[in-house]
Amino acid sequence: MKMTFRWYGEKDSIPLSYIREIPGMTGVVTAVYDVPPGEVWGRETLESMKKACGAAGLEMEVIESIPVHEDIKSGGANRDLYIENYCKNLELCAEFGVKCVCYNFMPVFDWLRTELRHKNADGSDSLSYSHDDFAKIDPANLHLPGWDESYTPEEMQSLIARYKNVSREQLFENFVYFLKKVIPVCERVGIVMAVHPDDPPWNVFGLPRIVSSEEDLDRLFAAVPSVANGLTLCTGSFGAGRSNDVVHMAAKYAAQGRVHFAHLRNIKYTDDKDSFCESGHLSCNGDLDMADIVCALVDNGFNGYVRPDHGRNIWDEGGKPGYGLYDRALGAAYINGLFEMSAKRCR
Ligand SMILES: [Mn+2]
Repeated sequence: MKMTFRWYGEKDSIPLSYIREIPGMTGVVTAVYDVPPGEVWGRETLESMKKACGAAGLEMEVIESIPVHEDIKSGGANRDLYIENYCKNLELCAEFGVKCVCYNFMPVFDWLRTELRHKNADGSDSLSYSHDDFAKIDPANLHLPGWDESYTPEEMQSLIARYKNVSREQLFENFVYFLKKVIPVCERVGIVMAVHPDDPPWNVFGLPRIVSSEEDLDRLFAAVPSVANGLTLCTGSFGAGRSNDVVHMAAKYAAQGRVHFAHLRNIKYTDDKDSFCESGHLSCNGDLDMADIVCALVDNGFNGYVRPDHGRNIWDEGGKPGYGLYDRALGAAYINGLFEMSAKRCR
């Protein structure tokens, strides 16, 4: 296992030197953020990022993410061009020592919450999703926490409209079309693809989602069997779907050698519908048994990258919701403990 930490590049309020000081940290998970989705990244940008990481004593082996252009997902006219660009980015990343690429295939929105600063009983705040609040959102006049900066209301509507005639089946076909072109490149340059599950794992605003369950994964891996076609086991994303057995999924896909990356975080269910709150990482804080999940990974030969996923906002840190230093560092320390104990128990 290699413990990593998400780093949003030079503009991140958390410097690399702080990340390096977290016990057990080996590297960062990052991306090029100043290029629009679908375009080819700048070699100089990657070069300077790699240099900065190296100077801080950190590896840069995981990219999260190379975004998949909406034309690829919706099967638009320019998809071949964008897939070609995607492959160029993979080759470029490989030149700089990248080994794993986390990405997703969710139309339009790659995560959704109804609140970014939900106040918890312990005084911290965290991201949350309320079934009832979500039901109140008017799809014709969309304003979503965290998304109003990324898209204008008109852009959101026109993006959603592009998927009007894209069924689940069509989206799956577009996904397989993409993977059949991308995976051979990955095999050649020594990169593995790790698809991030849908967050949360159900359809939203009529947009289909196809990486939500064990059934979805089995179908995807059967269509493109190479182990370079693998998974980011995001426990919080899968766990929000209450029919997902995350421990079983961790064991099953680790045994297949397909869990290349794990996002470890816990969630607490807050009603009997599908509402949840992002809790502290510990098993006792939420509804996922993090120790069982880590044991399932270790027992089944998991040897990939791990990062503590979203943390709570604690000690008045502020900053990007879910991506403060303090609670993610605490999460990393806890997760490191789980891995050490699991590995010893297995010997
Ligand atoms: Mn995640």
